[in-house]
Amino acid sequence: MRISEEQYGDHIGRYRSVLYLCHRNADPDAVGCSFALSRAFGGAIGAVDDLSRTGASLANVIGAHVLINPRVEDYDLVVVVDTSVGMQLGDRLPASYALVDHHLDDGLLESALFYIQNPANSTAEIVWTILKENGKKVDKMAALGLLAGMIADTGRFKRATPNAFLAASEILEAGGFAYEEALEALFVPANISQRIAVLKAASRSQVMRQGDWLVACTAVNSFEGSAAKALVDLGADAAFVAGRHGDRVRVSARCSREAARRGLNLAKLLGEVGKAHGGDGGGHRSAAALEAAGEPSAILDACRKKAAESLP
Ligand SMILES: [Mn+2]
Repeated sequence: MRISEEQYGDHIGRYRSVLYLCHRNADPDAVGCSFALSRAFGGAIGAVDDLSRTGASLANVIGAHVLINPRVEDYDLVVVVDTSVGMQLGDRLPASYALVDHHLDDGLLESALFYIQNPANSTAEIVWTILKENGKKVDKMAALGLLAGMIADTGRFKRATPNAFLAASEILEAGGFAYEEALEALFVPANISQRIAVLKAASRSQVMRQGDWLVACTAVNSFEGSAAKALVDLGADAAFVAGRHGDRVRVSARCSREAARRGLNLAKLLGEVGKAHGGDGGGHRSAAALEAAGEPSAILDACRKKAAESLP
């Protein structure tokens, strides 16, 4: 059942113990939103498997205590935060849950007890509206968490909408801190294994040209997201990076603004390829991921073919 931001307090108030659950590799948006919601309405914070490096840095700065792989059955209600497809939760998705999210996918909506899903730049913007419409005041750390989530999900406001700027301004004023503090909370120096993975991904990448479009595909076994982003920064219009994780294959994809504007939709593309290979995928138009079974090279081929079909 879809509810409005204003109705959130009424709904959440019906449950005694609440767990805010972040997706695997929880990012600053997931961590900051869970923290702000738990401060305002009560509840614990959990994440599946691990936090991303920037997510962990933010949790440390704001003092968010994130339980890794908590027992979901110990809570009256689990609120899934910033997550659009079940695969991001491994097998931790409980039968009944609520959802607060900003992705395009509708996979988790139908089974949710109640949900708020708007196509905002970040879940943090939605959470900010929830807090305002329920008359909740934020303290400095909750505000810092939300702003950090917005900074991360908008690429430091490169992709920000007018509403994102408006929310950021209100959050800064409510939290009484300098913008720079939120930037610093996200600062993590790239470690050597990440830099090696990204350089390997670039040196092994295969580039296909179609007209003026360049699509890069490559495989590494860690930091697929960073590698895909780096390939787009280097000049690819779209990049697909596969990695093997146990018996599963993960593909991270990124594309340029121009490619997304001209019709490439990576959330849809990876959802289709993931499902065709016994898994699933989703995310955003220009940044998405899938998890599936099979050979990395075959899955990358399928991604490349579909990307070629969607580009003019
Ligand atoms: Mn997000």
